[in-house]
Amino acid sequence: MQHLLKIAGNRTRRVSALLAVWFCASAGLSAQAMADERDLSVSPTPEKNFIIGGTPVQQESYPWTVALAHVANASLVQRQFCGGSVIADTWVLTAAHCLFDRSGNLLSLSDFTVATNARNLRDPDAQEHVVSNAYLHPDYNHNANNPHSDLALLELATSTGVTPVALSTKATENLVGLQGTVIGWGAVDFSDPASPLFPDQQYAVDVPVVTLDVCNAPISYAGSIFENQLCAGFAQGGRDSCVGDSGGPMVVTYQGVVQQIGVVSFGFGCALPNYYGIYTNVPYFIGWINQYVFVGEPEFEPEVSSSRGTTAISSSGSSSSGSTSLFALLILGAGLFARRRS
Ligand code: 4AZ
Repeated sequence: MQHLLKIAGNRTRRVSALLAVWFCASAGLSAQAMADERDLSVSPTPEKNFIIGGTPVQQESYPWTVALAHVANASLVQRQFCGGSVIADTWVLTAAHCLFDRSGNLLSLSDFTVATNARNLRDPDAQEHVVSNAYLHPDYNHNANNPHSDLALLELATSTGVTPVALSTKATENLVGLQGTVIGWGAVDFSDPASPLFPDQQYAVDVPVVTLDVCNAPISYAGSIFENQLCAGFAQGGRDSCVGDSGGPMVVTYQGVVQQIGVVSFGFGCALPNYYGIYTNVPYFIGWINQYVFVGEPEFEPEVSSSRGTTAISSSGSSSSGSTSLFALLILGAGLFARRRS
């Protein structure tokens, strides 16, 4: 049976319109396509930029990080396409945009797995978990120029046995100025967007959280970044998340506790001056996450609260709310015209 993910519609991805991939689009590539086309013939040398501008993760410092991997008969190195974080034994937080293929079609649950214990994607101890349910935030719009509410929850069929990462419930003003750490297997060299360089090893980079005012300056994202997002990086560029890091966590150590504050979402290119990395603001969405996995009371309730309805469609095709039925119909309609994923 065809397993469907849960989303408010199935649309063709207008890659060129996405800020996330402006840079890639100019090279005729989508971020997904590039992640799909990992170049395995080269491995990064220490002198090159990593994650961008980061360092390889040598210890098991981030055991709650996971890799999303296509289902295929190949090494995880070739199949990894996004990141995520374990927030409860069988629950993973990732980016909604990770759950679409390069043509803009929603992936099926049977199209991908979640890999734990994969600090190096070649590690034989990496464990892959089947995804039994996926829930995309109902406000996520895959066709939008700026992918707001870019988050999704994956429920796994098997226990990860991983101690989950804590999620921050802090209001945004308390996050600005903190040092974020972003972790992933994304491109370590994006100087030629047509052939990004992907590592086998997980990388991490430290980037400070900047104010929305800085991020929304005319020389930066010019007013397009909202309170439900976070910006992190340096005015001079040089350190950033990049293609393939999407869905992965940005964490801070706050009062001695590692807490996730962001989900890698998008950016204009990677590590370019004034173009900070854009992250889904995790504390902003605690209320939505709590519907599935209780992770703590938010420090503040967003003034513009999102719809609390789930866009869920279970793998058996049953829907869990009235609005879901409508979404299911939309998916069905769109599916008639959608190109099948190869
Ligand atoms: C991506 O397409 C992507 N520089 C992720 C992060 C950033 C840009 C693009 C941030 O997956």
